[in-house]
Amino acid sequence: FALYGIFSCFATQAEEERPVWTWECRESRCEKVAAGEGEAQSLGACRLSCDPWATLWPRPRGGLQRTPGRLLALNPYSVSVEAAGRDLQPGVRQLLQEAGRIFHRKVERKARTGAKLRSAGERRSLFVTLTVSDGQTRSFHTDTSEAYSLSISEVTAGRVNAAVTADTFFGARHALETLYQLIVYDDINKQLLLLSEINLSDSPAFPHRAIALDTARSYFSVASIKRTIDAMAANKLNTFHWHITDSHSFPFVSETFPKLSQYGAYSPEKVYTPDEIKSVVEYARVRGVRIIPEFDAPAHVGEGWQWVGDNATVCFKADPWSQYCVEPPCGQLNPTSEKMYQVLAGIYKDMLNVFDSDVFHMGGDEVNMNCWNTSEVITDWMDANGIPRTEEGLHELWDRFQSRAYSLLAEANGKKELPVILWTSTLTDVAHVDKYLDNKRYIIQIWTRGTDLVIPELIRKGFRVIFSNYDALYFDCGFGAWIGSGNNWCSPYIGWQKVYDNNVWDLLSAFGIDVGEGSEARKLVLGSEAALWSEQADEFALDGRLWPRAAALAERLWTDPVEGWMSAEHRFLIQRQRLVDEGIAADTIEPEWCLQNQG
Ligand code: CP6
Repeated sequence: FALYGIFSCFATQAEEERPVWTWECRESRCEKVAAGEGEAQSLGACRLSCDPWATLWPRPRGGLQRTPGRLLALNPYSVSVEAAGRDLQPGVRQLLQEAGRIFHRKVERKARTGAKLRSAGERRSLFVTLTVSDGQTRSFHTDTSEAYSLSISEVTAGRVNAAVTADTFFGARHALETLYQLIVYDDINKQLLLLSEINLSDSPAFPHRAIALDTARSYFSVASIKRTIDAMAANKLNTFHWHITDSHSFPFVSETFPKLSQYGAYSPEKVYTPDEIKSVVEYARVRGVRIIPEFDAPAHVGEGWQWVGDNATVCFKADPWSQYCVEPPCGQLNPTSEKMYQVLAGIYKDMLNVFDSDVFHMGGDEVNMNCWNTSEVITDWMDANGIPRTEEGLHELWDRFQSRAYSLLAEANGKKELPVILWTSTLTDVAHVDKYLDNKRYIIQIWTRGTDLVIPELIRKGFRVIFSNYDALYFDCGFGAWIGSGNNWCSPYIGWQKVYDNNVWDLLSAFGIDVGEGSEARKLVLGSEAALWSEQADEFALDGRLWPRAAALAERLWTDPVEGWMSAEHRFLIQRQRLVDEGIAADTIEPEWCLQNQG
C-alpha cells in the first residue's frame, strides 16, 4: 500500500483514538458494548445491521437459504467483477463491465475514503462473477426477464465469491444492487462487513415499475435526472417516463425543427439536446432503467409552436383560461392543420431517434372540447366535412387526430407499429374506448382515482393498464394547494404508507374483477408509475418529493407484499438512509433513533 504511505493523514489519524464503546451482534441484534476491562456491559441498541438479509429493499420474492449467514470483513479495495456467459455480445459485455464498475465505486464510497486498512489479514477479497444466458439483449422491453440468483460463500480463506446468474443483463444488474445491500459499513471499526453463506433467487412481480417526470412546467438539469436514475436503480425501478414537453415550455431539441425549442425553451440552457438525451438513455441503460418519451398531444401544447403558422395550435393563452383548459396557458393542436401534422411527424422521428424505447407515450389527456368548438378554423372544417359540432362529433375529430398521429408515429418508426401509452381521458372512457382504441395497440395509464369506474371496464375490455391513480401516486403536491384553488386534488399530502399500500389487486377485487393466479387481470396490469408534475416542484424539490416515497412504490411493485406498510417500516428507514448516503436528499421519515434495533 505504498500509495497510502504518501498521505500522512492516513498514517497518523488511524490508530490512536479508541472508541469508548464498541458493538456486538447478539442474536442478530446490534448492542453497544462498553470498551475496556472487565465484563462487557451492554449500553443499549445500536444501528448496525447484524442481519443484512433482513434489511433488503425491495424485499426479494424468491427463496433464501443460508447456513447460517456470517458477517465477514471485506477489503473494499479488493473487489473484482467479471462478466461471463456464452455468446456474450460485446455490447452486453460492456454493460456488465460498466455495471461492475458502478458497483465497485459504490462499495468504495460505502467504505468512506480513508477507511482504515489495518489488520488486512482479517479482510477478504470479493470476487463477483456475472453469468447471463442471454448475451444479446441490450434494450429493455416489457417482457424482458429481470430474474437473478445470487450465491455468496467464502471459498478459501480470504476469498469470498459472489456468483450471480441471470437470464439477461438487467437481472444481473439487479443482483449487484442486492449484493451491495448485503454489505454494511461498521463505523466503529471502520470496516465493511458482507453477509456470506447465503443463496437467494429473486424476480419482480410487475414488469413496469416507473417514475414519470414533467420537465416542462419546471426544467430539470441533466445532472438531476441522472441522480434520479441512480436512486431508481438502487430501488430496482426500471422505467423513467419523460413528460418532456407541455404548454408551458418545449425543452426538447428537435433536429428536424430546432425552432420548437428556440421558441419554446425557458432559456438557451434549459434544453435537452440530442446528445444529452442519448447520454441519459445510456446512463439509464447500465442502471437497468429504460426511458419512455412522451409527446403529449393534442392538448398540453403551446410554447414552441408559435413559428409554425397555419393555426397549428388553438386556444394558446386563451382568456379566461378555465373555459379552454384545466390549467393556463392552455393550447391544443389543431387537427385540421396540415402543417401541424408535418411538424408532429418530425417530432416523432426525432424522439424515436434519440430515445431507445420499445413503447411511446402519446399523452392524450385533458382535451378540452370547448377549445376546439370555439375555434373558427376548426368548426368551419367540421361543417365542411359533415361532422356535427356535438360531444360525439368532437370525439370523432379527436379520433381522426389520434389515428393520423399514430400512423405518423409508426411511419417514423420505420413503418413498424409499436405499443402506445395514453392517459385516461374521455377518449378512453366506457362510452368511447372500444369504439376508437385497439387494445392490442394501446396501453392505458390510469391517473384518476383508484375507485374510478373506468378501471374495471378497461380490464374487462382487455386493455393493458398502468396505474398512476392520483390519490396514491401523485408526488408533486408540496403545500396542499392546486393552481386555481377550489379543488383539493393536492390535499392531503400522500404519505409513504399510502403509496406502499396502493395494492392494485385490492383495487380490482373491490370491483369484482378476478385477480387470481393466471387470471386475465394478472396479465393486463403492467405495473404503476409515481408521477411528479412540476408546477410546484423543480429540481431543488425533486429529491424530497420523490424519495423515499418512490422506494415504497418500488417494493409494492417488485415484491407485491401481502403485509401492509407497518411490517416494512424499519427496512424502509434503512433504505431511506442508503439513499441519503448516496447523495439523494430524501425526505425525513422518523427520528434517527428508530434506525436502531427497532425492527
Ligand atoms: N399535466 C398533464 C398535468 C396533469 C395531467 N396531465 C395533472 C392533472 C391533475 C393533477 C395533477 C396533474 N398537470 N399534462 C393529468 C394526466 Cl391533480
